[in-house]
Formats: sequence, structure tokens, C-alpha cells
Amino acid sequence: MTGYKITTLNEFIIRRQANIPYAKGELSNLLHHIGIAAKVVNKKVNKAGLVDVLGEAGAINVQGETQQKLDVFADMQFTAALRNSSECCGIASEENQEIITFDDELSLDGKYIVCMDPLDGSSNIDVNVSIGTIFSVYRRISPRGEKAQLGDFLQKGNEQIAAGYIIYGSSTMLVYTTGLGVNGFTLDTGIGEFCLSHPNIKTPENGGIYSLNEGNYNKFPDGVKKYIKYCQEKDSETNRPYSARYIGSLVADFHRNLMKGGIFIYPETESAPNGKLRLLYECNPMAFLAEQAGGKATDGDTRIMDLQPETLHQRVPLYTGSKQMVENVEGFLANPNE
Ligand code: AHM
Ligand code: MG
Repeated sequence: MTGYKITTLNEFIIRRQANIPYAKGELSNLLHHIGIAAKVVNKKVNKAGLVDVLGEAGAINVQGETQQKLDVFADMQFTAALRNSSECCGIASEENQEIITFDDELSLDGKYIVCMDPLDGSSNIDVNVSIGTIFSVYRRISPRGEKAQLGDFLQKGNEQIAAGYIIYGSSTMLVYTTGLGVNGFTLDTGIGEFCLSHPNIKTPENGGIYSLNEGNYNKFPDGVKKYIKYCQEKDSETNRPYSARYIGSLVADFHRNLMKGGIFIYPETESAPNGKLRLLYECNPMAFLAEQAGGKATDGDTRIMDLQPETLHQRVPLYTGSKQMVENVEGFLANPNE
């Protein structure tokens, strides 16, 4: 009997590193540690319902620690993994108002900073619907050996060295890019390894799915309202009407559209002129992945990765997915009255 050939995430990372001259393995090590935290968080997500029951019983676990909400738990795990990697000098997380700097000797010398949303899709956490983790890696601009500074985090998305997400879904996947295409790994829980399952992901140029929170319809810009009507119209040549699909977890909505072809929109509204999603740890990493898969990501006008971040938790509108669909909605936004 011959065994089947599997490529684990670590094997893949190391192979990729060998193709980059002078690479010292620092990024590989960092990604490896992200993979470890993902497995720990996955375990917790899988038994979230049970943990919640225990939590309600006393809110103190057997070690005498307070039960952690999943998002706080995920934040702690990824923070610890990045600290332990010794390659990362600081992080920006949705869970923390300010940047966190790692001040031990090895981390101070770390070359990278990471922006992350440790557990995205808050409204789905308690109801067993897919959630995710999003991460984005930059080379620091402050000198190595010193504390990371805010400026290290306020770099344009164009400067990303790597980005990816973990989707805790019907199976758990880690999808990432280092600028050489997008690759997806499925967690084989039997052997506890992420295994290459979706090499070189390319998203269809056009798709048949539109994803946005239509409950906010009345607040949407006219161009988006018109585009929604366009999606719903019958037209056999362009395969309309499109299907409406919206989970409310960016990672899950993005992942589905990436695989099948579609568009995800979180637009600006009157009450939220910059939309809801955060540039540093939601929009930029997704934009990097979208482009690397052949898709697009804009704020309705400007490429997401060209935007200059001003603040850590800055929000921007997001239009991302299949290239032709993003260009189409941009046309509606530019000429809403046509
Ligand atoms: P979160 O980071 O607090 O989870 O919020 C981000 C989430 C995204 O996953 C999702 O795309 C969006 O918020 C859903 O928002 P809404 O409920 O307004 O449609
Ligand atoms: Mg989020």
C-alpha cells in the first residue's frame, strides 16, 4: 500500500523560503508560529458550546482562571505565539486600543510587525457559524533592536510581506500569500497539521454572488443601491439574477467568494462614512489576497493597498472580489444617476 502524498504548511513554507535568495527563515518561523496559534484556537472554537456551558456554571476554570471569551482567548494565543516566535517586535490587534510592543531582547531585534483581527465575525461566535482570524505582516521601518513604533504599523498595504486568514468553518483552513500567489491549507485534525489542499488559488474573473448587509439598504450610497438592483435583474447573458449570500463573517464571506467568484461589499453609509471594516487588519490583508488571486479590492474608487493609513483602527469602505464585478460596481458608484 502506498501512502498518499501530503505537503504540510511548514514543509511548504520552508520550500518557498528556499526559492528566495538570502532568506534567513525569519518569515517562515513567524508563519509557523501563526499556524501553531491557529491550531490552539481551532481546538477551543470546536468546543465553544461546551466551554460556554462550563463558563456559566462558575466562570472560573479548574486552574482557578476566569473563563475567557473566545475573542480574548484568540487574542492571547496569537499574541503569545508571535511573542514566542522572536521574529516579531510588535502587534496591532482589534482587541487592543494601542500597539503592543515586545520588549525582550530577541523580539526587539525582530524584523516584523503583525496586524491582526484575532477573531473576526463577533456576531457569529456564540451561534456556531464560521468565524476567522486575519493577519498581515510588515517589515518594520524603525531600527532593529529598538521598540516598535506606531509608524511601523501605519504603512500602506502595498508594503505587506505576507497576509492571510484562518477560517474556522465546517473544516478549518489557513489561506495565505507572501506575494507569490495564494495557497490554502486544510487542517487534518487526525494528524494535527495544516495540509496543502488548495494550491495556487485563482478567483474567477466574474461571479454570480453578491454579499452585503442588505438590511442597511436605505443608508447605502445611490451607486450601491443601483448595483443591488442590477444584481437582482434577470439577464440570461450575464447570468443574472446573482445569488445573495451574506454570513456576516468577513473571512467566511470572502473565502466563499474567492473560491466561487463573487463580490463582497461593506460600503460607506450616511451614519458611517468610512464603512465598518478596519483598514489595517481586515481590508489590507484581504486586498493582498484578492489581488494575488487575480481579483480586486478598492474603497469604491482607490485601490485599498494604496491608501495611506492615518490611525491604527481606521475604517474604510470595502469592495472586493472578482475583478469584473468590482469594476462594474465602481462604474455604478461613479455614475449613480445613469
Ligand atoms: P468584528 O471584527 O467585530 O467581528 O466585525 C467585523 C465583521 C465582519 O466579519 C463582517 O463582515 C461585518 O463585521 C459584519 O457587519 P454587519 O453585522 O454590520 O453586517
Ligand atoms: Mg473583525
